[in-house]
Amino acid sequence: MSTTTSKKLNVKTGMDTESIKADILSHLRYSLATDIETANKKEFYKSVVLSVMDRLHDSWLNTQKEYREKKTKKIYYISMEFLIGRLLDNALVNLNLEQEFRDACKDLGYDYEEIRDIENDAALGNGGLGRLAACFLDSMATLGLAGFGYGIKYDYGIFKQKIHDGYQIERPDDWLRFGTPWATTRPSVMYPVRFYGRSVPYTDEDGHLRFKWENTQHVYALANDIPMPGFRNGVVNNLRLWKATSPKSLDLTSFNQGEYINAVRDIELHENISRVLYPNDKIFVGQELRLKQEYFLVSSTLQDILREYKQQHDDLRDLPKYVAIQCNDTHPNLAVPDLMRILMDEEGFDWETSWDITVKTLSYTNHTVLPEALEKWPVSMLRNLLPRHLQIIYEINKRFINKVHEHFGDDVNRVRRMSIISEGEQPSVQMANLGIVGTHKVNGVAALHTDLIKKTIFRDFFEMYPERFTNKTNGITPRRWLKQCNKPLADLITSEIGDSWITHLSDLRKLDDKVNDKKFMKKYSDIKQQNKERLAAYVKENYGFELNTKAIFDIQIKRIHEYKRQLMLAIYAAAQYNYIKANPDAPVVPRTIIFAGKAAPGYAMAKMFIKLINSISDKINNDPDMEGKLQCFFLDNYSVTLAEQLIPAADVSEQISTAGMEASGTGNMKFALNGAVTIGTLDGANVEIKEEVGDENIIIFGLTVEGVEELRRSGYSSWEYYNADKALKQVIDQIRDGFFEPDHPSLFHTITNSLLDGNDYFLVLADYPAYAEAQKEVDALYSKPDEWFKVALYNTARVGKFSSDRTISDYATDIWGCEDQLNKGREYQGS
Ligand code: GPV
Repeated sequence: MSTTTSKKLNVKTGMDTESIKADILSHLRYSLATDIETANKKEFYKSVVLSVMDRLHDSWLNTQKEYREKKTKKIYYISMEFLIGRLLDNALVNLNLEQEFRDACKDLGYDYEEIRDIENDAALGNGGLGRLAACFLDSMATLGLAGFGYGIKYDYGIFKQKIHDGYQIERPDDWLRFGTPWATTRPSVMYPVRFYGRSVPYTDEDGHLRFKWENTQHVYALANDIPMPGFRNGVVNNLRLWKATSPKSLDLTSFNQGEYINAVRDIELHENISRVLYPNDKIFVGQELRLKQEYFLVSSTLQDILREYKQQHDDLRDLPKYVAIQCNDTHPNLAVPDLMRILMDEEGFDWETSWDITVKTLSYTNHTVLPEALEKWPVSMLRNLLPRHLQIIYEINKRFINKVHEHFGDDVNRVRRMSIISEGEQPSVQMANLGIVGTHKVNGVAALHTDLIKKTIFRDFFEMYPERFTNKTNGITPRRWLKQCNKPLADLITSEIGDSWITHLSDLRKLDDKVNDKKFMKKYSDIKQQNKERLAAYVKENYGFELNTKAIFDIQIKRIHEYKRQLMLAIYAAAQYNYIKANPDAPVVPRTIIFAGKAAPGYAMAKMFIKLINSISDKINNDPDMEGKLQCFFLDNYSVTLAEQLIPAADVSEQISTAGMEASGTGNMKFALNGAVTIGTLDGANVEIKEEVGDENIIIFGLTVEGVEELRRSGYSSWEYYNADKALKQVIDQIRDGFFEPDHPSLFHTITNSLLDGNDYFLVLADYPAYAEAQKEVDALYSKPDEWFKVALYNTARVGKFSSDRTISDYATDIWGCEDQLNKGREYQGS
């Protein structure tokens, strides 16, 4: 027995402060070779986490054992992104050990908050898509589903954003510099992932034509596991992140010195596969390294799934009975040809049997209708990198096109639209088409979005396979997005209605009755004020800027994208500035506008928006006439952790995308839950939020999807809107003429040109007048605090639908076929 094992067996894993303290001290000494006198904060943090891990390991092992013994159907969620953020608070909340660890830290001379803040966010995602995957893991564990995440352990997550002179600068996110105590490397779980080579035909014993993928090169995928605890139910699921390592047995004995050095350098090339997360959001950039990452994830994950399956079952034809695989967007859709390849080439099944298993096991989620986001891999690239897969894709396509002919007759245009391979100058594989043809369910992420994909981008497919399309409105985990990030509100709610809401969020409806309870409403509004002050203290400390906590906190935080229209809020800020300058004595409702968000490093327009926001902010914040009336501030390096501070402090939630362009949004749900009032368009899940909270409790403005279509059809001219609205024209002129950037007056011409000569594709000018009116409604409502907080409370009380527990239950029932597991989840019975 190794010394580590015998030491671990002696570690006490009690749930009381004293045993926790003992374990922290023990880890300092025996895991980190230091002690309480000499350890620094990072080491202390690490010991704390190791002590938390000690308290997860039994449940982690027991959960897996139970799944094995009961042959539970397993759900595999494959995603290129998991934006899980910090894990310490979440683990302690779920283990119900917050107070004990707090006390233990304190007794040992550390402040828990300070220790918590040592943790780097695991920022292995760009935005909503990656955060959704993280919320789903939390809900699967909480519901007691055998749900596993599979992703890549990037050495570098989403870049760190700095602002220099108003411009975004990207810096590497070296989150693993000191390692992470949350991840356990599993040397026993490692698979070769093959690339290149060629597909070689041969005849098997039965005289059938078969193919072998030969002469390949390979890298290894090494498993790193992060525990995913459910909420106080003893369930601990797993997030498995693959790290690329080079083939182990490089025989170097015959090499001379130069070859040896080169061979070692090659190791690095192999390991590059898991080096860095691509920082693009909703834009397809056809880089080969990205394609390698996608296949690396798919190949290692399928090998792992099948190895596990074979340990428990002997007939692969039962795979769909015991396994469901969800592809998060098209990024993992090579799972279709890879599973086919394994079943045919390695397991010896015929095409029809393999196809039946594949389609029934896989399903695919679509997250956008934006055409520039859809993945189309050049055939030439696939032929080089994955020749056998390309061959299978061609065969899938051939058979599919035959079906299209059967179904629709000879409709060449339709065939061209539906083909998995698009012909033309650079033939490419349409990964979305592959996903629809090769899986049994395709889902959109909000009701409106699902309707839209059926009517637009996937219309032909919907006509052919209507039963494959289904909606699964997104959700958020109430553990992180209320219980953890807004403890004062969570505690108030629990003291009024009990704590069942933590796992049954719709129970918050019981708060509806409290709108007339003056004492309660006072506490509710006091908490908002307290959260605003907490945020102000943070901003003061980190930026030296003093937020006006008497003002409306009006917040837009998300990736910077033209369709999300941060520009519209920036224009509104400038228009308010102009109004106050022109009417110094007019009463105004004070506002503090806060932005945060990253722009893709290659997205010039989005980066220019950041600069513009900062220029407008400088103008506003340095003008004494604005004091007490208007502020505007861009916070750098938006992250999950920053969101956890901002959202509880928001009065107004900005959800103002051009109708039809935001698939769902999930920030909108987090804000509403924390009692912010939404100002938004009828887009994505805003539509359903409106249905839940009621028309009077959300401020909706602007063009609808139909309105957008109609306006474009009838010939939109942004110049008309520019000329028709004085305040709007003034701001656009100012942006164009250098008012906000006198030293470089033409700096923002790309922006004003796109609005005017470019005819404003995102309809900012078309929606602006309605937006400005809606902002007046915000002011009017905020001026009547009693009314305001009623509306806010109705938001908190009525958004239970948007718990990711509900979303996951819907997937379990309609896609994964594991609804039987839902009620078996060891139910949390209150503290
Ligand atoms: I495609 N989404 C994202 O964050 N990144 C992407 O590359 C793509 C979609 C987002 C959508 O924009 C949001 O509307 C949605 O709420 C989120 O995915 C989760 O579904």
